[in-house]
Amino acid sequence: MISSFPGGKKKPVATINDIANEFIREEIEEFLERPDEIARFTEMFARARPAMQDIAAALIDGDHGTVDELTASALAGGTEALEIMDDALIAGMGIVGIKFRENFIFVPEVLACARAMKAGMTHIEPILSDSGIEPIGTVVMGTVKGDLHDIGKNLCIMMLRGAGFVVHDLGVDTSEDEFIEAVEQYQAPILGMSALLTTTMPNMGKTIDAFIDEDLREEVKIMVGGAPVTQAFADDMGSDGYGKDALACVALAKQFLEEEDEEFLYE
Ligand code: B12
Repeated sequence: MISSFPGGKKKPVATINDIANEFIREEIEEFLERPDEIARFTEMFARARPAMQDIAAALIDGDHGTVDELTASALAGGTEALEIMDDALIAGMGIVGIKFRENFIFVPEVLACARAMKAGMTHIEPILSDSGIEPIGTVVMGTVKGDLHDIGKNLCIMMLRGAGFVVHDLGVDTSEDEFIEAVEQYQAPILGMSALLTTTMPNMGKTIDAFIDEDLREEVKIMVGGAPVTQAFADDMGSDGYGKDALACVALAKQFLEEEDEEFLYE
């Protein structure tokens, strides 16, 4: 379908029939209600290759065995790990998130989908993490206190390792003291915090305050992320940067390294 845009420009707009996978089409039609989300996911899946749509469908279905098999065969067939991560795993998890939000599915189903996501990530992790280059910097990463969500954090870690960073993963439910101890122990110039709950987001700010109290704030650049986090929130709590996804996380970490080099030069 073609729609008109101001200035006479034509931009193709995907329709549900442009999506090859029938299961995905049905999921969008049955569970998505908001027009912006219908448009976003229709567009996203219409441009994803059918094999990626099949992986996403298995993930939404919580079928980790099929995700495992299809991911392995896509990689063997030459598909890039990044394409699988974005067009299959993250896209599929997006639909799961909406179904969970709207109470169409509950924690046990989401856990099955998370397990399926991990089955796919197990194959792509060694590829994205294996940069084969000299380590360029050290990062400490963790999900904040009270929060057990780790899928997004783990994707960021994979990408950081792939870009050449040494990453110390503190896991989930990480206290302020644990962040401080790890930064000191590993002499890490960069700290990344993840939060997925509006109730745990303030723990990022509390951790930053704890670094200030210990007189360590100047020693470390702090980046934050997670679905509910915004640039405004990140600025407000006094972080050094916010990243909306794993690519942005890597870009931020690299930018911090450059800034560190510049500070060193002008000292
Ligand atoms: C999977 C999931 C779960 C799984 C988690 C499994 C796991 N191992 O992680 C389980 C079932 C355990 C779970 C539990 C709960 N969940 Co939950 N969950 C989700 C869900 C569906 C997907 C999250 C996800 O993995 N997304 C995919 C990843 C790839 O995206 P991401 O995490 O955003 O990460 C990306 C970016 O944000 C960024 N990023 C992430 N971290 C960082 C860090 C840095 C430094 C940077 C730069 C970038 C960055 O890069 C990542 C990659 O692109 C979300 C829905 C959603 N839309 O987010 C709800 C969601 C987060 N959960 C929610 C809730 C309410 C809960 C529970 C309270 C439910 C309950 N009643 O028990 C519990 C809380 C448990 C706890 N204490 O943490 C709510 C939160 C609502 C809110 N406003 O706070 C959400 C939004 C669902 C909803 N209602 O809409 N959940």
